[in-house]
Amino acid sequence: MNGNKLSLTLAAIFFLATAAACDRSKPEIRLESAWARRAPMAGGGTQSGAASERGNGAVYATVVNAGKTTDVLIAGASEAADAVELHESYEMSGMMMMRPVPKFEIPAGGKLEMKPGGYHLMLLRLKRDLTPGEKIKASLTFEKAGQVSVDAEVR
Ligand SMILES: [Cu+2]
Repeated sequence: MNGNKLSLTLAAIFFLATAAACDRSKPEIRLESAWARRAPMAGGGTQSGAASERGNGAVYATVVNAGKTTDVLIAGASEAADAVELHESYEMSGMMMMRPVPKFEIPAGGKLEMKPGGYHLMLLRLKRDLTPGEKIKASLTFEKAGQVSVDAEVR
């Protein structure tokens, strides 16, 4: 590769990196009305605090995509739980069930509303009680927007 080609290549790489950084700084993904369901830390009625006996919780929020392309929620995390999964609720034979889903798609100019009986963020193995009035922090990872943090009020 001669010197000219090298500097052209470097210029192209620099341009792409700058474009990606600009994209990411635009707040195209917004989280609204985030809240968490009240829940005790102990799941099975025991008080030992062992990870396997801790309860689960749920966080709900509306994700607004003001951008021009679909974005995809691929992961979540919270200081209040060991792990966070993306879940959807569904009904089977009159029973409410739920299952993990790999991602939530949020269409350009659209939104995805999480709510009881539908999509939610499942908090696995709570680290403490979720008491009404307090707030917990959660962060959601999007394919394009990257990490977006939110305070969810416990209700
Ligand atoms: Cu769930």
